[in-house]
Amino acid sequence: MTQRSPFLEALHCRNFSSRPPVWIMRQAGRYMPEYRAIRGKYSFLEMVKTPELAAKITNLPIQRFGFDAAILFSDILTITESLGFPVRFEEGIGPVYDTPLKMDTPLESLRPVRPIEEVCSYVADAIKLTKSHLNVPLIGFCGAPFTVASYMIEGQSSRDLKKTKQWIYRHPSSFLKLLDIIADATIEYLEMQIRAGVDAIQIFDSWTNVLTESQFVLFASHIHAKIINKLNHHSIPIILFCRGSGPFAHHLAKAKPHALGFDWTCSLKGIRSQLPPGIALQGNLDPCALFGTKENLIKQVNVLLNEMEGDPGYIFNLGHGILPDVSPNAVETLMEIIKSR
Ligand code: 1CP
Repeated sequence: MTQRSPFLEALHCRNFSSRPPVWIMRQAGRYMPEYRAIRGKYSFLEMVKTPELAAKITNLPIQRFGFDAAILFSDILTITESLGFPVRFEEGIGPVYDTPLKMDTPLESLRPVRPIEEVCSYVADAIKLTKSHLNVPLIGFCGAPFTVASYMIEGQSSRDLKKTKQWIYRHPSSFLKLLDIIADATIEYLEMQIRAGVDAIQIFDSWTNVLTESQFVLFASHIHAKIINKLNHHSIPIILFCRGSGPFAHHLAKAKPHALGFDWTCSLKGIRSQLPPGIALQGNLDPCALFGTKENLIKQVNVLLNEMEGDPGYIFNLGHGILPDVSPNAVETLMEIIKSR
């Protein structure tokens, strides 16, 4: 890896080069024909669990678009296998738990069956292999316990998370216990990723947009603080991304992440003025801007770049994952604009 990475510098709020670093969430995915060609031959879990494939896919968007950081090709839900609760991925549906957790499921049944290093050894192997070929920093990641729990309870993707919220309103203390079990596994999982060599970590809390402010504090930011606190001694930069969290930036800052990622429903410049110094900011182009005309895409990217110009702790990203039907040409345009600054 290059010595002075603009991505790592920005995470420490000291990127003084002329442009911000850029990577995009879900950059190694279905919008890339190169990804779809590999996907045609293997199931998603085969790809995730075969280190050679995971390393190759992680590197695809770096080779094609020249992003300033790579994110490991994996998924936030594979960790639950270590709790004896494996996920499967169904064509056309996505992640599925055949027997979702219910409010009366004894949580004692969710205990680590084997150490995470054993159950998820393919993740450590993929990290080591990826690092041996990569010339940019590698981001490891996990889902935050609230988001992971929501899939375990809903059984598959859900817009309103009704069952999860029923649980929260009926048995908040057992919901907290569930989050705690997932948080302990997450800490071990991230420790393993750090030992294997990741350069930074992103915690995805993708479904916090359904929470009220007090729920956000109790079920999201307190849990983020616990995880970040336990990993502090590694001095690995941690990025915290929570969807819909613009109004709660001050709560997020209390967890002391190195960086906060935001979706497109807030102004990063506005958020900057509310935060204590020293926290990097990541985001937040509307992923649908990549469906617009080239002229409009150029305009939208420049609006964001101008807004954050001169901020040494700014990392360009989308406000959420890139959508599968975006054209790679739009990503090329985006990269040209940023790199020409
Ligand atoms: O069919 C396929 O080819 C699989 C599609 C796919 C891919 C490419 C899934 C299933 N997961 C992934 C990879 C993935 N997932 C990565 C690594 C690649 C990269 O980012 O470049 C990462 C970081 C994730 C994280 C992830 N998985 C999140 C958090 C980020 C987010 O977008 O909010 C979530 C919520 C998941 C669950 C998941 N896994 C897969 C799908 C289709 C979903 C989302 C389902 C839903 O919308 O509820």
